[in-house]
Formats: sequence, structure tokens, C-alpha cells
Amino acid sequence: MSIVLYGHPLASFCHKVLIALYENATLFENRLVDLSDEASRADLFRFWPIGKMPLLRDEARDSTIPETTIIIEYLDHYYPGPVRLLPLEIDRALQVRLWDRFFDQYVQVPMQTLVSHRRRPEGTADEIEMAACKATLTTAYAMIEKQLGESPWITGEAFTMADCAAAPALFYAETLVPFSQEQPKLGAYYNRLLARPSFARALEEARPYFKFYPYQDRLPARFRDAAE
Ligand SMILES: N[C@@H](CCC(=O)N[C@@H](CS)C(=O)NCC(=O)O)C(=O)O
Repeated sequence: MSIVLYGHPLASFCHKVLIALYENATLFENRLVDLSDEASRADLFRFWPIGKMPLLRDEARDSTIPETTIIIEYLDHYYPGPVRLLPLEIDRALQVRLWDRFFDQYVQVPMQTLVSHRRRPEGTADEIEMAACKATLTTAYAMIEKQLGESPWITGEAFTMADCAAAPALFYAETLVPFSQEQPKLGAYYNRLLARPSFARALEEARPYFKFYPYQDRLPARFRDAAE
């Protein structure tokens, strides 16, 4: 198969790209990277010494594509399907890129930082940094609520790359800083994302691994059961 995705079923940034692939039924080989296994780790690091997942290899074009946003832009250009994840019109495309960056930088990154503090040896978590991450998530939620307006998706009527970024970011962030009752649009958006078949499939594939998520007890009930 021409396209190989190196990743892990539990990893939120991998979900972002899986959603894009599943939206357009793009054929690819899903190669699981186990960072605790030297050979598996080397398989990823030979292409991208930074070592972050996911990574896309396109054997047909002998191309290596790291970074989720670049991967989705690449897929949208070289392997387009019925769901265009990047609008052609520039102002709409800029909005999609802005909200993609927003979810990566201000939801995924603070969420990842909070989870990484939980994995630290007891007593070594940085409380000041954790409070800053929680404050960023709170601010981000309020901005998302405002941005949603009456639209089903974050930049309007169409599902785009920005929604691919939103789904896993909000899925894990909600376990750390729950949504407020005063943010009904955010809650409804989160539920629409969970119901989107592409994301639902990525979550099903993650199910056997949720037991490794340190906040497994705060996952939505149907995934919590699987973690027990
Ligand atoms: N900016 C990167 C972030 C990717 C990222 O942080 N991936 C995480 C998994 S969700 C990872 O590889 N973590 C392993 C590590 O940091 O060692 C992207 O958009 O692809």
C-alpha cells in the first residue's frame, strides 16, 4: 500500500489524522509504533528524529510527511476525496488553518502537558504550570463557545481539518477540565464530534488501550467500561 501511517491508537494527534483518512475512505496501512520497543521506535525515528507521532510515508512519491496539519493538507491535495478538509477559497481556508492551530496549540498542548504531569513521579508535578494549562483550557472553551454560533462545525457548515483537530483535543481535555453547563454549544459540538463516524471509528480502535490513559476513570462512561 502506498500510504503508511506510523502512530498509536491512543494518541490524540494520531486520531486527528485518522479522522481525515476515514472521512475520505483513503486506503492506508496503519503501522503501530511502540515507543518502549527499540525496533519499533527506530522504525519511526529513522524518518523523523523528533520522534513525534503520527508520521505519514507515501511510498509512491517517496515522501515523508510529519506534523498532523501538514499531513492533512498533503492528503487533501494528493489524495482528495468527497470531503474537502481545506476549502479552496482563501478566506475560508485561513479560518480553517487558524482553528486547526487553535485546537493544537491551546487545547491539545495544555491537555498533553497536564497528562504528562500526571505521569511524573509523585510530588514532582509543577503546580504552577498545571494551573496555567487549566486556565488556557478554560479560556479556549469560552472562545469555542463563542465561535460556534449557530454552526454545526467550528468554521461553519462544512466539516474540515479544524474539526479533525478539535475532536481528539476536546475528547481528552474534557477529562481534565470539564465543560461548563453554561457552554451548551461546546457540549453539543463535542457530542456531534463523538457521533461523527470517522472519530467514532478511531475511538473504537483506541478502546483496548484506554486502560493506559491515566484519567481513564473520567472518560465517557462507554469507554470507561472498556478500561476496567
Ligand atoms: N505537532 C505535532 C505533535 C505530535 C505529538 O505531540 N504526538 C504525540 C502523540 S499524541 C507524541 O508523539 N508523543 C510521544 C512523545 O512525545 O514521545 C503534530 O501535530 O504532529
